[in-house]
Amino acid sequence: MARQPDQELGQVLVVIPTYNERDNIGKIVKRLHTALPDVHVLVVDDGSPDGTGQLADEMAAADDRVHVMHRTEKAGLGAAYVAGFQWALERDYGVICEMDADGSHAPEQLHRLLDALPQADLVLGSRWVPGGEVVNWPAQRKFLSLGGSLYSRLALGANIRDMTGGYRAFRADTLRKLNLASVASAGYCFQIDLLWRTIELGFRVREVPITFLEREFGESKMSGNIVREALIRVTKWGLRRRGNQVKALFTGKK
Ligand SMILES: Nc1nc2c(ncn2[C@@H]2O[C@H](COP(=O)(O)OP(=O)(O)OP(=O)(O)O)[C@@H](O)[C@H]2O)c(=O)[nH]1
Ligand SMILES: [Mg+2]
Repeated sequence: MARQPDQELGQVLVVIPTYNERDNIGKIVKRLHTALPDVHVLVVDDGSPDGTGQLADEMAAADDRVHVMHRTEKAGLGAAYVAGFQWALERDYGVICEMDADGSHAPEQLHRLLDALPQADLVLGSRWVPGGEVVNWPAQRKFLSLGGSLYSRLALGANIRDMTGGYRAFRADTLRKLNLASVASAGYCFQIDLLWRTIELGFRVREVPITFLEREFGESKMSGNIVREALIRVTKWGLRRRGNQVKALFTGKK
């Protein structure tokens, strides 16, 4: 049963980055408010040529729960989230969520994440835990996601199944500690980057199963550059972690 967010954690904000999502943004926000009427939404639009930003403005004018941030150029999902998170942290939100606009993350499942947050500092919607699944994905994409998570898990030594997913709920207090201003990762790597920062600070991370549905409308923005960025950065973080472990062996310090 979908219930309203935990009162003690405070007001929930769902940040939705958009680039050319005119066909999707109205539907997704409507579904979200049907499932969880009290949740606020921040659409972070990077000047979409298809008019997503204007449509979001119209939605915001008609509904106090909807907010819009306009950015002038397409600067990647990571930069959009960082700007959206900073906006949220300047206001009185207790829980800040990530969600895609394209219908891949079912708003009807957001309560699963929120329900787990009282026992965690970050909850990940996970495709790769029992009960989680991916619908409509070509084998190649599945392989990339599983492989990316497995590689990150081995390199970073973190016991998390789905490291690259973008359906998440943070406590505002967790995000506040992550030094968002120094996040430079753009694509999928942004998700690994934030997760890795959260783990390194000793926060509690939990995974809950979700059904990830591949986008039905609009264009995919996945590229080879996104994969390369993730591979290089994760390897660097992993090596640094190993280096620190070796140093600790000799110095006795952690
Ligand atoms: N503001 C902003 N949003 C972006 C940018 N790139 C992607 N997004 C949004 O981020 C979310 C996830 O991007 P998607 O293109 O769906 O990425 P994906 O799910 O990995 O790939 P596909 O669904 O296969 O295209 C969607 O809501 C996009 O509109 C960007 O540069 N700026
Ligand atoms: Mg998508």
